Amino acid sequence: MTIQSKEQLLSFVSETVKTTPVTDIHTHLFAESFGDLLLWGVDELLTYHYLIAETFRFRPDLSYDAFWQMSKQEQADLIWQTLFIEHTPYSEACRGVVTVLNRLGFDVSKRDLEEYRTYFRNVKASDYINRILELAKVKTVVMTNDPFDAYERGVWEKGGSTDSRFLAALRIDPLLNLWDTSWTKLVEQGYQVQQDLSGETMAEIRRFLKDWIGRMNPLYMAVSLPNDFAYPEDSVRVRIIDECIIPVAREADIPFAMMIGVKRKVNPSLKDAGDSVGKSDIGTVERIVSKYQDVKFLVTMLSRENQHELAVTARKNRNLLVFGCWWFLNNPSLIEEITRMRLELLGGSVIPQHSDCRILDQLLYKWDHSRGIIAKVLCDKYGDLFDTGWRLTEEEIRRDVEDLLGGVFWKFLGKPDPTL
Ligand code: REL
Ligand code: ZN
Repeated sequence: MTIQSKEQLLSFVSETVKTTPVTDIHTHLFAESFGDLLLWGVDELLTYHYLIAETFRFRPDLSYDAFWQMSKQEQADLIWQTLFIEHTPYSEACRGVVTVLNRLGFDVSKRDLEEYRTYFRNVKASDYINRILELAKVKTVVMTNDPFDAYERGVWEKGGSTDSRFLAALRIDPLLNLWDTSWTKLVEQGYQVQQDLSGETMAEIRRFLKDWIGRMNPLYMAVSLPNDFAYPEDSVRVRIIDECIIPVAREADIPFAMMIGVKRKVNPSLKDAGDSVGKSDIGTVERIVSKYQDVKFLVTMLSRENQHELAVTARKNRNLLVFGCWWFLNNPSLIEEITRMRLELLGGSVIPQHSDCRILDQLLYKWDHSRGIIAKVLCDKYGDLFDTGWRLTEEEIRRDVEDLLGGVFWKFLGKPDPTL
């Protein structure tokens, strides 16, 4: 049905973005069969590493050791007191907790942490997974699966995920970023590799990747890379990319996802909260994606400064799909700026957002907040077209939104969306 008035158009767009189910292409969530790896509940929400970093800023006298020695509940109490009671929780990560509590139906004006805890004590994981995925309208979640993690390996040996809402991604950071310590872990798993990459090492790394692809059936292979990642380069990392990752990605017909721009452990005392950001050389992305045009690359970059040139690079290389507003970019002002720029340069051939959730409940806020911004940008874009006399049908808007919230990803993979 063709939409005739601008008012109708804007309300239809907002409603469609709000209600269209999402494929969340990068998270740190896990299916229930992964046991303790799946995090959820108010104490996990409060001890999210984003909030730990923010708490230390208001507590100059708190020693890092003292904090890490506290129990999770004590840490959560301190964070609640510091960021929510003694200050107003308007940072994006704090606001996220408030959005989640509100969406769960709590009266947030009471600020009663014990009431929230009581609720979580009485909830079963499987019910909670259903509740959150339904409330957030997230139909599929892509996990981050680490074959170097002994506990997680055990889960895969027992069959991994049987929940079709949780799909796998094979994460290979140790292979590319920490070879000097990870090669022995490959040896322990039965692969004949040498630290100096001699002999059968490259073939054995390929065998390792193929075995894990066979076990996990991942949608893609992924790595986070430092801001000074360079390509080409005379390094172990680049040799493994050229001789192992690329041929295996090609053979298995799955993309190689590169998440570029992280400076790990600039403050090791903060643990997971101690990573930072640095600008990267877009030439690195240009060179690798144009060299391997028959391989698909999913790329996100962490620095705001890299966003425009990354979108331009995607215009030149159809095997490059840009995704998400990653980590320090996942703030309303930056999501809006980046989404607007991407839609202007790439139309709908982009994945505007992923959640990066570490805690199940966060799906509620990450997607609520992002959907609001995506809707706002789309309203402007459709509104501009409307002003010229261009008219859209409801079906066209539905198609566009479904594409942005998952369809583009599945088409890039060349796989049908399993939920359709
Ligand atoms: O996948 C990654 O490498 C990052 O997203 C994480 O390391 C990071 O800690 C995450 O919590 C950011 O949102
Ligand atoms: Zn992540």
